[in-house]
Amino acid sequence: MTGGAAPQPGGAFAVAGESAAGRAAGGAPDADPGGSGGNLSADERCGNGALEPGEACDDGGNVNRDGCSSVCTFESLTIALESKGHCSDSEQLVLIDLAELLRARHHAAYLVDASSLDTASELRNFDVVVLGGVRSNCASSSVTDNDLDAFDPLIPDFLLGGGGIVASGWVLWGPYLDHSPNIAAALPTVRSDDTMSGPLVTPVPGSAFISRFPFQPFEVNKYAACAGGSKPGADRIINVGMRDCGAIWQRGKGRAAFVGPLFTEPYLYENQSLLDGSQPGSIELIVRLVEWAGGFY
Ligand SMILES: [Ca+2]
Ligand SMILES: [Ca+2]
Repeated sequence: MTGGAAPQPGGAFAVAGESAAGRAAGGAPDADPGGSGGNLSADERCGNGALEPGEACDDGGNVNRDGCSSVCTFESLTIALESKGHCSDSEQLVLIDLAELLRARHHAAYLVDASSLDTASELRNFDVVVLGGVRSNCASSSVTDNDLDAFDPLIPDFLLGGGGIVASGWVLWGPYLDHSPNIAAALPTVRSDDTMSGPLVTPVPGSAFISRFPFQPFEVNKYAACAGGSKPGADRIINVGMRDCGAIWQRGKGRAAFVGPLFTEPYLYENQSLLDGSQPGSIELIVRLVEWAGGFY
């Protein structure tokens, strides 16, 4: 556990004044605005936006918990992508893609079976759990065979203690959560038996999260599982058409997100295009959300 518990003083979105560019490029520097790095001490050089000897990164600021620390080292989260080992690779392409995206940002991302998350100590090995959810047991299509059940009772303590959870896709659809009431309660979106619509996913103006991390609209080429809308107090972040389709909120020291269209489930969908690099907006959204759930920003 690398400390996903630590919330930022002053609220979830208190960080200001840093360039996301250096971080997003994996530490590639912004131009040195003054061109005077050679005459500065190490303390002065870190945070000037220019990558210099001895710095792993420089995001142009001195704020911690945003991927590049105040001493210009990378900050890493430990992330579980809940999956099933016996699923075929093709069924897990979305998770494999997401793991690679997170590793490229210097995080430790693992595909893990739900049985590796079903004790409190196992769960605490991770800063963030991305819920595989319904039909994660690929051998079964039964609605009662839901991997989330394995660790559902542990979710309240995990979340209140500073853990993060990110859910998407069918997790909040209809009968699938009957056995996972704690996860249903922990997520910022209500469950629903409703169907879904598409295709364009757009950022919600006025969202605190979106104001910091706007994304390019992207298309869901099949389903957008929007569930039943945001709960009171949640920060509503995405729409599909005019429909509320994703939100985030803080619970205790922890953070939870639901984004219907992203489908971070080990299940075959054309929606894999959301994470295969063809649509930058969806990648930016999910990576920032996982980092936010882990206590960044
Ligand atoms: Ca520097
Ligand atoms: Ca920083």
